[in-house]
Amino acid sequence: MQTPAVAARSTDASLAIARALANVEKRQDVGGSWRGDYGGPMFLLPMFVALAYSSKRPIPEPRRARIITYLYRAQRADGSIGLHAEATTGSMFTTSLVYVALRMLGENKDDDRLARMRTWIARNGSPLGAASWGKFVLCTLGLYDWRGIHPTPPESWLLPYSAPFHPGRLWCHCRQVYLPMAWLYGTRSTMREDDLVRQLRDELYCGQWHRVEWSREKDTVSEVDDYRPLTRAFRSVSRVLSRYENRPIKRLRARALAECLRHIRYEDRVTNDIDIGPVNAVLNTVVHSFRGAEGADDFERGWTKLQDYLWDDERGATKMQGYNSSQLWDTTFAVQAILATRTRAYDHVLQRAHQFIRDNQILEDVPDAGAHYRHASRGGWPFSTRAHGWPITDCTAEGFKCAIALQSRFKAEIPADLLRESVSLMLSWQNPDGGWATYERTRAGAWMEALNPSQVFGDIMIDYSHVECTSACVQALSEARSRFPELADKIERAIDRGVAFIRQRQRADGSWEGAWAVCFTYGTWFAIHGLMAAGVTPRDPAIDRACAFLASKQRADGAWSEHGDTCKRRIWTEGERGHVVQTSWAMLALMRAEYKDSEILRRGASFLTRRQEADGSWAREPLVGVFNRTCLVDYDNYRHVFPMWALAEWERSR
Ligand code: LAN
Repeated sequence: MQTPAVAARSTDASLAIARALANVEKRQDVGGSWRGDYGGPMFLLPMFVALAYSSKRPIPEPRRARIITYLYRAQRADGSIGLHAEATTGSMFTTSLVYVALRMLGENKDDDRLARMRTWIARNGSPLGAASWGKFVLCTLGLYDWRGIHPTPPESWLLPYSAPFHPGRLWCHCRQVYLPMAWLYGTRSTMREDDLVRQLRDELYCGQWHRVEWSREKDTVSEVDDYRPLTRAFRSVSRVLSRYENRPIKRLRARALAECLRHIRYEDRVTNDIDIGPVNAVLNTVVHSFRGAEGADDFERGWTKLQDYLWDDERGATKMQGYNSSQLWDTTFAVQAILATRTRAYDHVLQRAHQFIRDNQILEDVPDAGAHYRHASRGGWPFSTRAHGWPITDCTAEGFKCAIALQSRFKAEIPADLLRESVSLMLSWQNPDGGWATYERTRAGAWMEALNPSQVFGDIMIDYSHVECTSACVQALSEARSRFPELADKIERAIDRGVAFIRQRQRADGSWEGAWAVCFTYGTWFAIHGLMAAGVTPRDPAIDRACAFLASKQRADGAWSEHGDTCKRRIWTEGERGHVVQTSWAMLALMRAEYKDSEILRRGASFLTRRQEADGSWAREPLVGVFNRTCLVDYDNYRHVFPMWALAEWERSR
C-alpha cells in the first residue's frame, strides 16, 4: 500500500502532467506542428544584414529596429559577441561581423556599445584574426582583401568523384557552404566601395588598412577563434593552390564557375529556394546578387525565402534561425510525450500532428540525384518541412516511429508502401561501421578533418556516424521488424550492426557523448533507448554502467545539469542550476533501463514538478542544442515536451 506522502507526490505529478498537456496543446499551430525558437548562432544574422546592404535591399521597419535590439542584446559584458548567444568567450568572427552589421543598419559609431565592441576588437587584434568565414564575408563587402584568405578553388568541382578529395564527399552542410564560397572566391566578388565601407575600414583596422600586407594574413587568427587550428597539411595544400591562383587557367576557371553555378541553382530549385541551411541560403543569394541582371530572378526568390529564417521572439527582437524551422523534429517529440501520458483526451491534438507528419514525408527523390551528389529521398522525413526537401536519418526514424504509433490510433493514413520506402531508405543509409550519419552515408575518411578550414567548428568535413542517429534508426527498425516481414532479415542484420556500433561508442565512464545536444545526458538517453529497443536487457553490463554514470551525476536538488561548454571540452562540465530538459533525458534513460533506485527518480520528478510554472510550461533555460562541438542552438520546445514525457513515464513506472 502507498504511504500518504507518496500518494500526495503522485497527485503532484498527475497535476503537473495535466497542466503540461494543456500547455502543449496551446502551443500547437493550426497546421498540427510545433514551431519553436531555433536561434542561438550569432554569425547568421550579420551575414543576412551584409547581404541586404550589398544588394541594396534596405530592411524595413520594424524589422530593422528589432534586429538591432537582438544584436545589442547579445553583447557580452566585455563588449564582444560570442559565437552563439550564450558563449562564455567573445569571438572575433562574430564581433567583427556584428559590428559591421550594426553600422550597416544605420547605427552611429559613437554609440557607447559600438565603441566597446571596437575596443574589444582592437584589444584582441583586428578582423585580421577573424576565423575564415568571417574574413570571407568581409571580402565580399570590401572590408578584407581576397589575397588574405586561403584559396577556395571552384575547380575542385570539376574533379572526378573518384578523387580522394571531392566536394561531393564532404558533409552536405560543408559542401553546400563551400559551393557558393567557391563561386564568390573564383570571381573575387566584392561590393562597390562606398563611404560607409571606407569608414568601416578605418574603424575596424584602427587606420592601418592601407598598411596591411594581405597575403601574409592568411593564417592570422585570434586565439579566441582558434578552436581547430589549421593543420600543416592544410597549409601545404593552401600553398600549392595559392600558386595556382597567381595565374589560374582562364578557360578552366570559367568552366568551374559555370559548374558551381549549376549546382547552386540546382540546390535552390530542389529546396524551393529554402536551401539546406541558413549559411548557404544567404551565400547562394549573395552569388545571385553579384550575377547582376542575369541572376535577378534567382536573387528575388532567394531573398524572399530568406525571410523564413527570421524569427521574431517574444522579447521584441528578431533573430536568424539555425534552420528554416525545427517543426517536424519538434512534432515527433511532442507526439511521443503526449502518447506517454496514456490519455485519450488529447486525440484531437495527436490527429492534427499525425496529419502534419503525413503531409511532410518526402515523396520523391530529387531529379538526377547522383549527378548532384544526392542520396535517395523518397520515404524520408526532413527536420523542418517537406518543402525543404532534404531528408535526415534520425528525422526519418522519429517520423516513422510516430507514424507507426499513430496509424493504429487513427485510421491508417500513410500508405504501407510509403512506410516501406522509409524503412528501405533507413537501411540504405547505414554505414559500414554499423552506425548512421545525418543526411548521407559517410563518403570519405576522417583524415579529411585535417583540411577543415573553418577554425571555429569541429567535425564538419564528412558525415560521421553518430550515436543519436544510430539509436533513432535502430528504434525505428525495431518497430518495422514485425511489420515488413519481407525485409525482416535485412532489418535484423542492420539492427545488430547498429547495436554493435552503439556498444562500441560507450565511454569508459559508462556514458555516451551526444553530438547534437548538450551532451552526455542526451547521448546516453539515445543510446539506452536504442539498445533496449533492440532487445538488450536491463541487466546487460553496458546498461548497468550507463545507469551508474547517470545516477552519479544527479545533484542535491534532484536535477541533472551540464554546461554548454561540455561539448567543446568533451568532458562533463556541471551547469550552474538544475536543468529541466537534461533532467528529463536522464530520467527517461534510467526508466527505460528499468533502473531500480526509485528514490533517484522520485527526486528527479520532484525537481521537475517544482520547476513548473502555473500555466503548465517550464521557463527558459540555458541553450541545449549544439552543432559541430562549439555552437549552441535553441530547441525551445524541448522545455515544454521532455519534462511532461519524463513525468508521464515516472507516474506509469510506479
Ligand atoms: C542540425 C539540425 C538538426 C539536427 C538533428 C536532426 C537534430 C540531429 O540529430 C542531426 C544533425 C542535424 C541535422 C543538424 C546538423 C547541423 C545543422 C544543420 C543543425 C544543427 C542546424 C544548423 C546546423 C548547420 C550546420 C548550421 C550551419 C553551420 C555550418 C557549420 C555549415
